[in-house]
Amino acid sequence: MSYILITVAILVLVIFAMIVRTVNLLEVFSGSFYKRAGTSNKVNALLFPITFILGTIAIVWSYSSASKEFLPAPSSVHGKEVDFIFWLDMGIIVFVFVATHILLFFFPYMYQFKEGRKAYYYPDNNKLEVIWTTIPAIVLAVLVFTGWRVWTDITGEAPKSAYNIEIVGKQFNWMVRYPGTDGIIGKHNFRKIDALNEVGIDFDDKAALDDFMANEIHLPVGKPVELKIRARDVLHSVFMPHFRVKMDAVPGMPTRFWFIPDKTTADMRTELRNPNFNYELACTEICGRNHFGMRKVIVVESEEEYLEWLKSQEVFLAKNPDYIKNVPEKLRADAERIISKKPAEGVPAQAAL
Ligand SMILES: [Cu+2]
Repeated sequence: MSYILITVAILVLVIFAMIVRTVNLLEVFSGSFYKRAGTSNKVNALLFPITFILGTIAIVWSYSSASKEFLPAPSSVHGKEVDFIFWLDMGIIVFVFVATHILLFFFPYMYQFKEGRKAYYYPDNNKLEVIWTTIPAIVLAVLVFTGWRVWTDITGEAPKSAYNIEIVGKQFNWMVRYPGTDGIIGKHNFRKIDALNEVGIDFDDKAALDDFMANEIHLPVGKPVELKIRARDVLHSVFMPHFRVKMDAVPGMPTRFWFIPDKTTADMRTELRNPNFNYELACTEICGRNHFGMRKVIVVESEEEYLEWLKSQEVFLAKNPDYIKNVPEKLRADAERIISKKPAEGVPAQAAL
């Protein structure tokens, strides 16, 4: 019984709504319909330009207060191209954004409902359609092409003379291996990883015998450097913001990045008037609890100073003589010879190129 009553009540309501709607429509068709637009119409219309102006003030404030945190001018050759493309894209995007938003916010105000004003019937205009399709298409094509050209330059083959450096990420620090005087980073094998041999240097490879681990990253100014990047556990990301270098370190999938640093640490200290400035390698992949602690100082110096520093470093086998037993018989003599020299003596292969 109650179901029947509820159904009847709903039906009555629907019929009532239909009658009201029909009367309304009849008024519209007979021309006697009169819509009253109260102050809410004006208030809503006015809110559009107010929102636009407040929004613009907020954007300008946000940009100017954040700009002191912006990175200084790039310290690498490709970094200048990256910055140029970035600011070019940003300029075009901001111009289009501002232009469309002026229209978007001011049209509702200018063309708000007014008694007796009728909209102009203007269904389409082929010429306009062609213009606003062609111009963005051309602009986008130019941007994509210039971006692609820069990207292929950056990700292309490193020059033969590039200094190789291996960077391995782990929770939670970066490990850096230099190739020693042969200029070749030896092979690695995850089974060889232990407390001291943190990157798993494989001493079955002759090229690994003179490799050494470094606490700081040293780079020669004006010379190409190739980073060979690996991760031991989870995703990390090699981030050297001042050089505009960023490349993920992926477990099981080595990546690489080559670039030419073009300002020494000393140059930057003078430029920024900050005697404590240091370049840094950070991790930019949220990789766990102590992600923020993954930092290595980078020193950029002249090639002579760089070679001096290389010479002052002790090869891994010299530092950890116990590992000699891991060197296969046929390479023992080479290992002994390298160790007896102690520091990684001689000029790296690349410097001769
Ligand atoms: Cu990390």
